[in-house]
Amino acid sequence: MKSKIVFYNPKSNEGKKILPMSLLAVGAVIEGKYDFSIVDGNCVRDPVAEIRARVRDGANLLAVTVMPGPQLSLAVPHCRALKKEFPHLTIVWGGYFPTQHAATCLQAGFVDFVVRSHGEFIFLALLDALATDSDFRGIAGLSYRDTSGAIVENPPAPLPNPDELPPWPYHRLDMPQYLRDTFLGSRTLPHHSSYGCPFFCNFCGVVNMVKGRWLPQSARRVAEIAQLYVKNWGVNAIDFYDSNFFTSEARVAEFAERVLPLHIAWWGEGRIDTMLKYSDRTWELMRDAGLKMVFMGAESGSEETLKQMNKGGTLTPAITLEMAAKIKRHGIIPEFSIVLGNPPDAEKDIHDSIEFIRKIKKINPSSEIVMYTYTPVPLDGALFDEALATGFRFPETLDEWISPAWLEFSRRHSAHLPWLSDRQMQRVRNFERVLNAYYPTTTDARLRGIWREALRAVSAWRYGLRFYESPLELRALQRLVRYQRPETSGF
Ligand code: B12
Repeated sequence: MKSKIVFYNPKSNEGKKILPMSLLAVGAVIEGKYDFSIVDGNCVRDPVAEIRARVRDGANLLAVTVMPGPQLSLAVPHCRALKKEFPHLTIVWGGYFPTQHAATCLQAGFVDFVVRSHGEFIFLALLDALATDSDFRGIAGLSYRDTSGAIVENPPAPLPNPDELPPWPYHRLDMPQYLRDTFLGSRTLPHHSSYGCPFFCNFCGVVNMVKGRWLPQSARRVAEIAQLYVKNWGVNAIDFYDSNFFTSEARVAEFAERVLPLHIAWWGEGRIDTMLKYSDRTWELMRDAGLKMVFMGAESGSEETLKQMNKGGTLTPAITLEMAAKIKRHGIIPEFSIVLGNPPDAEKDIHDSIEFIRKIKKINPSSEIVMYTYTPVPLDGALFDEALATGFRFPETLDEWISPAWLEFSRRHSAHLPWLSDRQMQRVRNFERVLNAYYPTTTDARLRGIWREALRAVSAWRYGLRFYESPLELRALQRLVRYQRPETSGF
């Protein structure tokens, strides 16, 4: 039977209205071929009621995008309830969580199909198979339960090339509501201009999606999308959510040249070792074309940990410090993410990384530091092996995944990792508070003159003496000034 589809983006954390790009990408390939609509849980109060109405109106396939964390915690009860109410409704999950835990999703009983990795053509093939009553064996990238109830995982599908995919069907959404006021600009929209990442860092969820492949849209196409954003919605800033926007210097330089006349601000995520090799001309071009900030994984101050993360060799603490100095010269703000408390010796790892962060800040005080704890993903490698050796295990059911402790885990703030004690976690949080007071972010326009000075003056003795414990006075002061860091969650 031909499917009529409702796409669903369950509310993501804090309900931020971020363009649901996954659904636009998948919708683009079925536009004109299948009847579909999108329900964005970030934009409607009762998404289940909305989906129910569309099913009553003839929709027979619910296609849900699921990230680990808050989105999963809604996808599970919502899909379970809808399946109970409408047993004929076919439920398909795609996205980061089902890609990594397909069998767990299918075992729950209410998910009929899992589309693994970038799913445009897999989904189209599934719809075609359902329409013609064909079997699913030949559909690479699909997981499902066969007639006997056994779980079948077809081999992985090739990664689609985003440069060859059709344009996103923006007209399916009420675009103005996705314009966000961010530190980059008052009318910010995101785009995702490449698929994958050529690296295999073994703490990263992207590796399982793409296995080291990276396929970009051309500079020309990305610039055309920027032009469309400006023309249609008055956009003045773009955040590029690519896992690795800066992989190709030639592409970035050409993009910068093309968007120079648009006077937009932009942000992206890149590798320190790659970008250190960029010429000064490219850096100047990027700055002149509006690049304001780059998110980079510095990850650790310990060379040993970097090796375990499979970052070793090309990324070292020394080159992160080099980047901190270089990017400062070009007037662009770096956001360095650091993963603290890695196994096996979390205590030493925390100590080393705190000292490393202090070095970065000394060289470039405007650096933003984004602190995470290591949150294992199911990947072969030393780091995951160390985690397993401490007794770490993933949940085996969706209900366990959405328990409060595992939700915290998915959000990378877990206090329940076997190799990390509560005291160590608290130490990281305390240090973060003192650091943010001593070096207040430069990206919050509200935080000017006297407040910056006040935060710095009150925290100076702590920072100087490395005394981070119980910084209650800083918490009170930061609350008073409503201290806000740039958007970092999700990356
Ligand atoms: C944008 C984004 C967000 C947005 C949410 C967007 C939304 N849907 O509302 C915000 C900022 C809110 C966010 C939050 C979080 N995020 Co986030 N986020 C991203 C980011 C940067 C881009 C995702 C994206 O839009 N890509 C573009 C589209 C085109 O690609 P895609 O999403 O992968 O979709 C393709 C496939 O996955 C598949 N697909 C996806 N959905 C579906 C559905 C169907 C039906 C089908 C057929 C196919 C399909 O096909 C799509 C087309 O190719 C990714 C990293 C990345 N670069 O991908 C991290 C990422 C997904 N986030 C991550 C995390 C950890 C989080 C948080 C838990 C962080 C936190 N500490 O709170 C939260 C929780 C989110 C939640 N709601 O539960 C991790 C997941 C890691 C993992 N182990 O799986 C990622 C991979 C970052 C990383 N490198 O670690 N995030």
